[in-house]
Amino acid sequence: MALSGALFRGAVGRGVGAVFLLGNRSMSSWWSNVEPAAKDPILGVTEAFLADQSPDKVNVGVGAYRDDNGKPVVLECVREAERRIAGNQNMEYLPMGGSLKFIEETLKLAYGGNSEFIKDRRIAAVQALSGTGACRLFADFQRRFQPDSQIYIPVPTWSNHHNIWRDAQVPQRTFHYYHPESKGLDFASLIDDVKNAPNGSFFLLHACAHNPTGVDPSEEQWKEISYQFKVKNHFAFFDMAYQGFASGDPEKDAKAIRIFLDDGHLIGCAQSYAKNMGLYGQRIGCLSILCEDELQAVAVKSQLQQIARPMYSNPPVHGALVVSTILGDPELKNLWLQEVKVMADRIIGMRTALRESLEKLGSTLPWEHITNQIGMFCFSGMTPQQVDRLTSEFHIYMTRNGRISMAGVTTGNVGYLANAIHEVTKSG
Ligand code: PLA
Repeated sequence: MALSGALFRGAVGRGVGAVFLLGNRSMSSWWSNVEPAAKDPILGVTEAFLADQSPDKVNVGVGAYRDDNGKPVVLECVREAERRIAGNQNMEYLPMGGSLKFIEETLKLAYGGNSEFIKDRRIAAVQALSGTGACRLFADFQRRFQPDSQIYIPVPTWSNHHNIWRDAQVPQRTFHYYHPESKGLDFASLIDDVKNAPNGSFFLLHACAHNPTGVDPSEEQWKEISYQFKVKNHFAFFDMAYQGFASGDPEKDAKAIRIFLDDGHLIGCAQSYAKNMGLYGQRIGCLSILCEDELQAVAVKSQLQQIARPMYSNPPVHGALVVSTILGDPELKNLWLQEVKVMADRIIGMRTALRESLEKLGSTLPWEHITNQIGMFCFSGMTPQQVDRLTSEFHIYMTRNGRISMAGVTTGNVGYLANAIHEVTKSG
């Protein structure tokens, strides 16, 4: 916009909010065209919960683990790692791609402790700003180096997946995943969609503990999916935000990835320590891409770093230190594995408690899916209107798609929650 010096100075002199005439064009403040953004469907729920003054309020919105008193948890292995780190680390910048020690330990969790791909240095991997940052970095990389590609996303999925690939300007397609009537996997339609997608398509897969449905393919089904991907030469990008939360064992939860690796796929993978180490706010995760050989991996990593550099330059140091201290020490790693199991088991216990409470209250609706589904979430089947009633009448906060974060359910609130769910669902 061309402004004369005098006019420009005049505008600045009147400050923000000034209205002045420029020829026949009127201009108000810089951001008068900015409308408030839509509330985030997940984090917006937390905002509403925090603003509610009711002593009865319950937050089963965001997937954040709570202990049985409803309090946030810092794992004992994390506390111990912090004690060891305290006072003896400098705070220099990490390399653009993050901590090498952290990456080494993190890759073992996804690809296996004895992975030949790690030994052969075929994995391009960078420390990322948790799972979200890993997905976003991949989406930007996909856009830059496969500019004509699209991403196939399951229906439903974590709402932010749509934002991530949208902002990276990668066109989105969807594939069938969940079957609302059976509240299970729509495997036949999923396979049809895989077959019907153009050869060489990109697919986003949840490695385990699918969010929001709590429904994962069985091992046999994963094998079939992997086989069909091979036939079609599709690319599998795994988002693994809940490793350990499906079965209680991170090794078992890497099963889908291992099946794809055994079948010779060159996968991509986003890992997050938000949930399984409770490092939510540390923003610590990893993006990895399995390449044909070491040379390709070096090139891919350098390009990932080049995407990161103008965005945030290099990732934060503390979470990487905590994770590598834990995973690099057999004793601490064992403690972590035990603590993951405790978290997963408490959630499983709450599934049983919620289902039994609903049945005891005399609900005639089927609730088996509460205990059949796995991971952090229960995809309850409640309608947006029923969820709205839970919030307005009972101060219970959850996403409008009917997802209950089982990680927020406790012995103390499960009865209240069940009663409220019964009240809003009994009239159909
Ligand atoms: N991928 C999936 C499938 C997720 O559910 C989440 C988090 C992430 C990635 C990203 O987590 P991170 O960036 O913190 O590692 N989903 C939460 C929180 C737990 C959120 O929406 O940000 C959820 O409530 O769905």
